[in-house]
Amino acid sequence: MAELPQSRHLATEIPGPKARQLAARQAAAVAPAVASAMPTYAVRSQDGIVEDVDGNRLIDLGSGIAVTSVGASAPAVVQAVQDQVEQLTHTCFMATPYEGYIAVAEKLAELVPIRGQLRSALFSTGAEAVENAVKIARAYTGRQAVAALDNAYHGRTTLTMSLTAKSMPYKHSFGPFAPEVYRIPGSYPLRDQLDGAEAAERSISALQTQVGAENLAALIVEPIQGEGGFIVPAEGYLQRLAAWCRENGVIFIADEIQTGFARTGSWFACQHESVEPDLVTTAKGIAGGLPLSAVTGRAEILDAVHAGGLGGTYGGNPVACAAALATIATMEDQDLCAKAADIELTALEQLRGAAQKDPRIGDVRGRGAMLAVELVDPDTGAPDAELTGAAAAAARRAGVITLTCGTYGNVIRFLPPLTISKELLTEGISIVLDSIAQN
Ligand code: PLZ
Repeated sequence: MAELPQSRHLATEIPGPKARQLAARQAAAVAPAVASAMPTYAVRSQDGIVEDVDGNRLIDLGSGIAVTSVGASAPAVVQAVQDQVEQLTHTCFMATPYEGYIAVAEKLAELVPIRGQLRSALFSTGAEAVENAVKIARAYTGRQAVAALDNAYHGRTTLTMSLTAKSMPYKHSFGPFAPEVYRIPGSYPLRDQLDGAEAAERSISALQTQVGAENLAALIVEPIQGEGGFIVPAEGYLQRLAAWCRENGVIFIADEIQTGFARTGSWFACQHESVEPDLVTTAKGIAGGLPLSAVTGRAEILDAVHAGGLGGTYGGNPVACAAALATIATMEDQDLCAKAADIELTALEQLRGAAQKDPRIGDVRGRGAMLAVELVDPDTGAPDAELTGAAAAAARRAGVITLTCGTYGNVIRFLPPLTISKELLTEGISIVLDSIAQN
């Protein structure tokens, strides 16, 4: 396969003629509820570039929403997948087990930041991992309630949608929601002005008064909130919540689906503050683009579920497991945690420089290669979703894959593949910043 030049190139306007044809076919055949951010269609990708149907080369600042951290079609992943596809595509682990599943569980036991003997169960999507983490926590504790934070995102299935905070587009018209799900305030330093201890006090008070520790099976937390706006909680917040959970027999689930696997500059975002969860959910970056997810936790907790209680036809599919092993090996070989930390240094300097000149950039935040700017009205601090949408659209037309997020739709996020070159990273961010400046 020919190398894909690592440079942005506009062969046509975006969308070009072939993209327009595909858009017409999409409109005729695909449910409009499944909407796409980019106005063009991908054909191939390598490291920091995605090539579209019209031969445009786009700078990738999205990694397919934090999935292709090793680069889409990373060579080791491609090789492992090809070898595995020839050997064995599927048997179903519950029918006839195979080594790859076990090897992924062993690797998770090595990497997930929980002490002692660990066990894992594998699934296909992030939402499935979250659902199963809740099932495991309920079985272990014998309790039913589950709490999630304001601005949380945990998926789109009925239980995970119920844990997700934002109504539009995730929940609107899709109720009723799962019972025994409680929402409590979290930590959003820009907007609540609370330090970690104060925010934790507020969360814990809500748990105690509105749920009661003795009813609570689990508290689920994203160590950095993803879809909700790349919100980094105030220092000490997660530590205090985890400690309260431990004292009260509540399972602390860290949803590391977006933050995990080198994204934030360490294997898991919990590690930045030495937070030790009971269960960790992973997906996305774990398998370099193949669908795989996992729940990992202390053996005692996973062992509480009856034999046959967890599973699914495709969970831990052999091809996805082969991809995961190659992905993790690539992360280790190329020290992609260090690459994520380098990306943070380069990008933060650029983003902070822009924020100094433009007061509409109300916050610059994140860790590693999970960074964002929050756009506001400089006088009132009110979220500016309109500017966010216009700036993102302009950057996309200029050939940069640009993703937004946030409860108020006013956050532009940066999630480049960890293998992106410094030049492409800087160019991509400059284009986004210019798009903000010009709107
Ligand atoms: N938990 C923390 O970030 C997925 C959602 C994109 P699935 N985030 C991207 C969209 O609009 O659907 C996510 C996450 C966290 C759970 C999930 C769910 O993972 O693999 O999309 O099910």
